[in-house]
Amino acid sequence: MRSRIFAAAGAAVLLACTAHPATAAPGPRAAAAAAPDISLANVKAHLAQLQTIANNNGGNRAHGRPGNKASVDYVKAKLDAAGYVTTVQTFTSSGATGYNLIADWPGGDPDRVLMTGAHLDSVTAGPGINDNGSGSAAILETALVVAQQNLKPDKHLRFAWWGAEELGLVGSNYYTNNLPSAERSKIKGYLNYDMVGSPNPGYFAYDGDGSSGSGGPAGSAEIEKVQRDYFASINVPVQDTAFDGRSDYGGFIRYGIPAGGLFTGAEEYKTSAQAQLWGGQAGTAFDRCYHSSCDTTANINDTALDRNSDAIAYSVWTLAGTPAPPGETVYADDLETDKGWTANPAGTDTAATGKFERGVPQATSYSGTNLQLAAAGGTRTLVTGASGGTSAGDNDIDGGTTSIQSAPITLPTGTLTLSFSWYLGHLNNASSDDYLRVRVVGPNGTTTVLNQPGAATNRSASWQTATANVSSFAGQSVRILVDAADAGGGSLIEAGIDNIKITKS
Ligand code: DTR
Ligand code: ZN
Ligand code: ZN
Ligand code: CA
Repeated sequence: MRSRIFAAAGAAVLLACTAHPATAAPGPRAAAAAAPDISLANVKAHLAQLQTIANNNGGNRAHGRPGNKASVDYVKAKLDAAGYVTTVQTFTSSGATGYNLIADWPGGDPDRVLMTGAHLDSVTAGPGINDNGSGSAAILETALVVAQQNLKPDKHLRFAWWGAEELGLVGSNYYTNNLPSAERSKIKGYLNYDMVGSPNPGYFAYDGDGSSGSGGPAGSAEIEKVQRDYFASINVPVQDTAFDGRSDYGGFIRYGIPAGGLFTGAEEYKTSAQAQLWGGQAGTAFDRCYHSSCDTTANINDTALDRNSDAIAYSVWTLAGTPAPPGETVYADDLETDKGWTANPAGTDTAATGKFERGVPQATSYSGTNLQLAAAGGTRTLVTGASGGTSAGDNDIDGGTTSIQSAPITLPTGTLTLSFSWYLGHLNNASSDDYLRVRVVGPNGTTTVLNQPGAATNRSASWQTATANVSSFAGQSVRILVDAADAGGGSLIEAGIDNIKITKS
């Protein structure tokens, strides 16, 4: 059983609001709700099924062989029974039909999709239980738990089991190449899991932020951080593995889609330093049965498979985002039209650049750290200088404070919940003097509902959802006041707000 590392998002935000953690550095992101502990037994039961399929079909599950289609049929049946909308995309490679199994979990924002994938094909030499039954089974069990919990995340969840990866990422490339660009642009992240149960395991995360070389597209750093956050919570060290194009993320990063994932090692040998870190045998391969007939259910390290299955669930739950609060919407502003926001309402702002405005933001990043993001919904947000300029340092907040305030909002009586999407992005030249803050200003006082300080670390911007109980303003006329600052020493800092909503439950 593993330790828990996060509270429900609401509690984390309220803590931030009431405790005003002026010096608190942001901890691991709160998941949409507590991510589940994936049952190792269930994952291994899927592997046993895949082993049986290989045994009954010539000893493998390779592209173009009967074991591959039988594997697709097994996974599809589980997903159909769980309520997924499944699609089998066929393609031809090396004269044989290949299959991509795509499964959509109904709900979530159709314009913001989180995809999770694993290749289901093996090589012809063997059953491919670690490569890549392990990834296929782990994401299958994760998808089944999404259904069991009837998860209602912010983003739309899509899972994929790819065909013909062993022939050169054929299935996943076919998918991304044939997806209309409008649909591709809706995919906000791709998580790839290929070999996550190696018998002599290492613990690797794809190098999204490029700290060991070339990183992934903007947004990949955030995905790497989420992968690492999980392992940090169980005190397991993680090393980078390069985006070297050796698995199905290739077709996604080529189109600039943020990607990430985990890996426990293939044919390379574990070093003695790595054996010190993780145990196991130095001087032998992470998986001595890689692409061999001995890649059977006996070729799995249970601890590695369990840890990675839980990390996959944590990543999906966390990156899927918090659902909008239930109840009747009494106020909503997606910033797509002007509902009367006033910049510098008190006339006291001091920022020289990066002033808050409602606009269409241009995404910016600096060596893998996201700073400014495109809108969380639609095209417009409140943003600190929408233009991206010619470099990441253009149009960020410089020289002090910037603020923007809504028009008056008349609130009904009842239990009222304010929710909004937000991000703060900065480099390690920031400090706790910098901040993003959201307050509700009423006739009898002001309440801070978000107070996110900067810190002297790179903070990659990613849209998060804040919620706060604002029932104390029921029946009153209020304004929402957003402000941010590049205070203390100069730093590269950006912020954004979107999808503001007040619901009555
Ligand atoms: N290409 C994968 C195995 C593999 C080798 N290096 C990596 C790095 C990251 C993920 C997977 C791999 C295969 O043989 O299926
Ligand atoms: Zn392989
Ligand atoms: Zn593989
Ligand atoms: Ca800016």
